[in-house]
Amino acid sequence: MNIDSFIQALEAKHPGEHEYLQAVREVLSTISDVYNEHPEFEKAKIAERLVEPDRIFTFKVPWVDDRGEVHVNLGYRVQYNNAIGPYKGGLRFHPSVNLSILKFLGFEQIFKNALTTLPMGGGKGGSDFNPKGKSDAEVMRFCQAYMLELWRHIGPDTDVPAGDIGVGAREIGYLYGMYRKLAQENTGVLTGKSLEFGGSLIRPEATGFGGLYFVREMLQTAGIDIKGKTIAISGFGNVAWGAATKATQMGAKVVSISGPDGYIYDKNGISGEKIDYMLELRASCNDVVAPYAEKFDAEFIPNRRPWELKVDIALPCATQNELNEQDAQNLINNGVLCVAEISNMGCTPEAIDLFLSKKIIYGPGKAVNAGGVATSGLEMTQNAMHISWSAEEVETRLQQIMSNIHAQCVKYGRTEGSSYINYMKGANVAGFLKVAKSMLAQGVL
Ligand code: 2IT
Repeated sequence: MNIDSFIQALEAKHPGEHEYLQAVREVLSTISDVYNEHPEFEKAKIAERLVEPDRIFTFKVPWVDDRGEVHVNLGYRVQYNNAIGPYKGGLRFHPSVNLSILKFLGFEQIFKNALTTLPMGGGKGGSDFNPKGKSDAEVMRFCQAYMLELWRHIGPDTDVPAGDIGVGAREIGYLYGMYRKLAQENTGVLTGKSLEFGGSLIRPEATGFGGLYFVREMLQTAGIDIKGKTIAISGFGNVAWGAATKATQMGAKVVSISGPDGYIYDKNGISGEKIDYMLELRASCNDVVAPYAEKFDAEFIPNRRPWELKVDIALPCATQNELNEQDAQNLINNGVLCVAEISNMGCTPEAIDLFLSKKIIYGPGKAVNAGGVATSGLEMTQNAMHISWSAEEVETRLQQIMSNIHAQCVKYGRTEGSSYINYMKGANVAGFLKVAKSMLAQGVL
């Protein structure tokens, strides 16, 4: 496979879809060896079929704000690939949402979901709706209008959406309520539900918890103990909160969180009530972290990102391409040991190249953050069985899944003649092989 000409042809079909093309290029460039070893993949045009979603729904979402003004947002659902299970993946509500971003997220989701060991295909959706500063009633009306269109295309065995940036338990509640009313059924059609109506314990924590299990295992494999290590985290939402909680439990010290306004440096460590405060900050819907500095006597550095700090471990937990080449160089100059994306595609390709060339332990999002969707898979299982598991049961399974993902990455990511593991290659190859073999077995569809 000639990747450059493949991407060129794709770019001609989808001009300007930078994030999508970036995600495709990363996967193809790491799987090209196994692809070429299997001529049957080429013959069945697996790559060409994988990079295009099965279908994309685009729809308008008109809704009325509290003053009676009418707004029109765009809604999307990308059903990417269901070779191994129903389409599965979150909904993102953020003004930056466009087709390129949802296609990159959906494409990543195919391989991530394959890695979880559970039968889930890849999908993603969302809207350019901005929940920032909206009242509960406005969010409710928006979610209802969004679901009024989407409900026809989803179902517990066809497509199971969940949360992502801007979509948490509140939004899932409103979305689920509307689906239930329209479809006249109570099913596991959405995950991330509240506990009272079919949600799973540990789902809110799962992305961050799973990320830290994965990080601990990467470090252990390299003979390093996570205890006592200093960690920079970006973001301050659900994922950052789960990561900070588990990192602290593991005996590491989290010294930063960040928002669109800048970052907090708390040299004493973000633990206990400070972690609880992250939830308060998020619930305030102002999208700022600055108030933390006043409340806990920490430093607030406006309009900058925490990658300039001297830390052992860096965990991007906010959004795509939030850690660039310069940030990577700063971290390396400051002696970073490990960088793991808990956000999707948190590092730019140039940053990743630098980490790999300097043999920094680097974990790609689709492996590191797979605990979120894996626990969504566990929520689907509980819904299908009409039971709910204890927190211990769910967390034990989550831990086993993360360990299994780690083992898959090691199997395919070992570099000959070196103890260094290329987790990016390992994750992409392991995820790809499972999906490609399933597509092959099921014929040209
Ligand atoms: O990026 C992700 O894996 C998610 N936003 C979670 C998706 C899910 O279906 O739980």
